[in-house]
Amino acid sequence: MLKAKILFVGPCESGKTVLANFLTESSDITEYNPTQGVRILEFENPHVTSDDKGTACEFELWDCGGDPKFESCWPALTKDSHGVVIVFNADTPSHLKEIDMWYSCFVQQQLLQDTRCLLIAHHKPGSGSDKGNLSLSPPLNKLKLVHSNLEDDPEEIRVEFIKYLKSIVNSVSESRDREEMSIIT
Ligand SMILES: Nc1nc2c(ncn2[C@@H]2O[C@H](COP(=O)(O)OP(=O)(O)O)[C@@H](O)[C@H]2O)c(=O)[nH]1
Ligand SMILES: [Mg+2]
Repeated sequence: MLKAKILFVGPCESGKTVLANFLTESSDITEYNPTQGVRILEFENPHVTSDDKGTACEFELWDCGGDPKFESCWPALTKDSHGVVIVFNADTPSHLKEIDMWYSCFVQQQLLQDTRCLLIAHHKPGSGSDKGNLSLSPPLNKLKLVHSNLEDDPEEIRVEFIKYLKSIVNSVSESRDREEMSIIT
């Protein structure tokens, strides 16, 4: 059984909690840990399995508080994380600057591969769904970027999130295989 820990980070009020709830609808257990500014959702996704025999995969989605006042807790959040999802609002100019910081602290400094990182440009209701003029500067422009708009097209982000989960599972099981090989040989 494969287990993967995925963080949802990004500016305050960007839609992390709304998206986390939406994308883990099937979750069984919900824990709340207010002291650390993080809420942990445990879930499985019927479309994402550990192997081709259909063994389930257990995910932990860590819905992290966006307030840098929790910075002292960040090492506990990033410890043993397998993936980082950065949620922001494309129509909020300050967010475009802030995501540099989230990428730097949660991906670059953790030496997490860029393929383990997903950017979600979340469109709140009434904010329009302009996907056009979003130009991110390097290195963020190399990351996978998807748009979410739960009112206009909720399935789009559901499908993209499943693709992302699958890529995490593949990447985690590959690095696990490599570790096993290095022990044997
Ligand atoms: N109806 C609706 N409200 C949203 C959506 N995304 C964000 N919001 C609202 O925007 C606010 C901030 O969202 P939240 O997920 O709590 O942001 P967080 O601070 O990043 O976790 C909340 O009041 C949400 O109700 C959405 O897709 N639909
Ligand atoms: Mg939240």
